[in-house]
Amino acid sequence: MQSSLNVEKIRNDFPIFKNNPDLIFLDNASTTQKPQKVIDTISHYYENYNSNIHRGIYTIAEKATTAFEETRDKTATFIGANDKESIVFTRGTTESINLVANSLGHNLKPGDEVLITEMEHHSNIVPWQLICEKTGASLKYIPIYKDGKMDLSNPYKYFTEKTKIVSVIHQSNVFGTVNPIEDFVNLAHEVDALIVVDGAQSAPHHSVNVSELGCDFFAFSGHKMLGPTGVGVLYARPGLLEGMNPFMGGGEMIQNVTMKKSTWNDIPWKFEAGTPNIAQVIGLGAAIDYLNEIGMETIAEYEKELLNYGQDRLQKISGLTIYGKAEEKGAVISFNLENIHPHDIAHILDNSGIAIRAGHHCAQPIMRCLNIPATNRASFYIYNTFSEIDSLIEGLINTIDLFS
Ligand code: C6P
Repeated sequence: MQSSLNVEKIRNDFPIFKNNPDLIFLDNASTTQKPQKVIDTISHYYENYNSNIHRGIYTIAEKATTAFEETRDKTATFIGANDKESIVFTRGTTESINLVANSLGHNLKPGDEVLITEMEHHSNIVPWQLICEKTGASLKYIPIYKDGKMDLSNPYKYFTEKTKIVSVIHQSNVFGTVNPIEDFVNLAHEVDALIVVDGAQSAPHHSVNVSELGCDFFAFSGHKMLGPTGVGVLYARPGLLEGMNPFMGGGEMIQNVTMKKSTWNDIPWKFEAGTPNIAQVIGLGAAIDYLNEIGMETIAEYEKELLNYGQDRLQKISGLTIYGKAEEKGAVISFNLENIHPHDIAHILDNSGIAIRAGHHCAQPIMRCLNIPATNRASFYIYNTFSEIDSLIEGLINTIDLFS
């Protein structure tokens, strides 16, 4: 099949495929592989100008500070934020959401409600459970259907004057469903609630513009978009960070410290306590450059081709159920084979070098909705090919034969 990307050229940029010629990596919703450019950028920092940032006034420290802050600019542009002060670097989506839950959540009180959905990853459930427990606020859920969709036809059942914070997943890591974030934003703002968007699975795969979405917060992870682990992003709409308490204390997040009291640095540094993940942030900058060179529209288009091809082929396998039937869907296919446990399938596929994820995908409420313990999940990215999907199909057919 003809593709809209030069995948062969792209694959050459990823040393993991040269070092593992038989690897078919279909677990990209979990984490992604790194192009040489990202690896080299990180090595270059350690080999040439490793130093702490925002502290030293010597040459290499200034160079590191500049590279770190340049990534903040790139990140802001990448997601359509109007100013770089809206970008806080964290360790990942999980930390970004915990930051919001803790820094905003302490204003919650009994009677207030936080609204999330049954489609959330645990990283967008547990932080809200913790803060609701602490403050006496209630956690409400918008239910989902087995097809991976949500019903917003009667929204005022959930969005009420009690709702103070709404936090919703942009693209589901299980179903692939891309949720109508603009509708959520409008509904949240109608009831004067703030809205947080979990963009862990959306930002890597299609163009995101937080200013157009109108959300108050947007969280995502570097490692799911060709960047290193240990770096994430929290975007906050201008004007919000100023009124929030720091999440962690120490290091360069202060303006002045006395024995009795401290005052805070300007935003966004007020939220970046301690020595930050300098190499990872700089590496994320290289990943953003790489994605921009290809173009997010082109990436989304190619992934759609992979998704359509994969779904068409998978659904022809007798006894195979696909979970997630939304019209707007990312390149994630969760499925089960009748009478074969997902872990057995993943294990057998691994023997042929095919890496998929099997399990609850850190989304146990979804598994309960589907009344199953686990699914298999194949998730694609720019370096995957149609022939890799053919190998997956072949592997599944062999698995069925083995169990029959
Ligand atoms: N999902 C998956 O295999 P971190 O770990 O902080 O980078 O990302 C957490 C997270 C938050 N939200 C969504 C929608 C996610 O998919 C993830 C990570 C991986 O599905 C690992 S569990």
